[in-house]
Amino acid sequence: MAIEIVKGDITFEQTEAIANAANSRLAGGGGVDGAIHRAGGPAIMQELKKKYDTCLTGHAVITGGGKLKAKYVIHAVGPVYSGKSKDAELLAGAYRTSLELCTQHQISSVSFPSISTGAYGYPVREAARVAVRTVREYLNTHPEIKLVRFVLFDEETFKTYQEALAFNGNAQSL
Ligand code: AR6
Repeated sequence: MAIEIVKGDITFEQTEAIANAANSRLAGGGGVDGAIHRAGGPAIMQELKKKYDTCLTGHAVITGGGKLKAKYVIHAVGPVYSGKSKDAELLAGAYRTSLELCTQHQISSVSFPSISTGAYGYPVREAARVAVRTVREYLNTHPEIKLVRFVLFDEETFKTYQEALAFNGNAQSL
């Protein structure tokens, strides 16, 4: 099992799937959501509209990757940060549901952005710990997933995820 942390733009990733930090309406938006729809082209939104109405917070849905290198995009909906304990449950749910979709679709490598820590205001240190813990727990019981890569856009977020990985122990950091 491998968890990697890299700095970069997730739209260039070559893992089989990339995750998106989407909203419940699956309507597109700014941040990584905007970048993925721009790079992947209109086919992704067309498929979302055809297959799904909305997506609950803490859950995820899957589409093809359009023009992206990744074959699939997993649209995960993290919580808007409220400071309440349910935030962590919902954020963990967004990662876990995404990984369950990987298992269901025989996807063995997936990249994640830092869900909820941009427009949704989740403090990065807290979010990073939830993200790393949730992924490690899933990988412990799901050997079919060979690689989970966190692709962090800015230096500070990148460093914070590296710290979270070290804090959780036992993983690879690039
Ligand atoms: N590659 C990787 N990470 C990126 C990229 C990229 N190309 N672009 C931005 N990030 P955000 P959220 C980082 O706001 O907080 C949207 O409008 C960014 O620096 O994209 O979950 C949606 O439609 C930050 O670290 O997602 C929703 O309405 C991280 O991705 C809402 O924002 C997440 O920031 C979701 O908010």
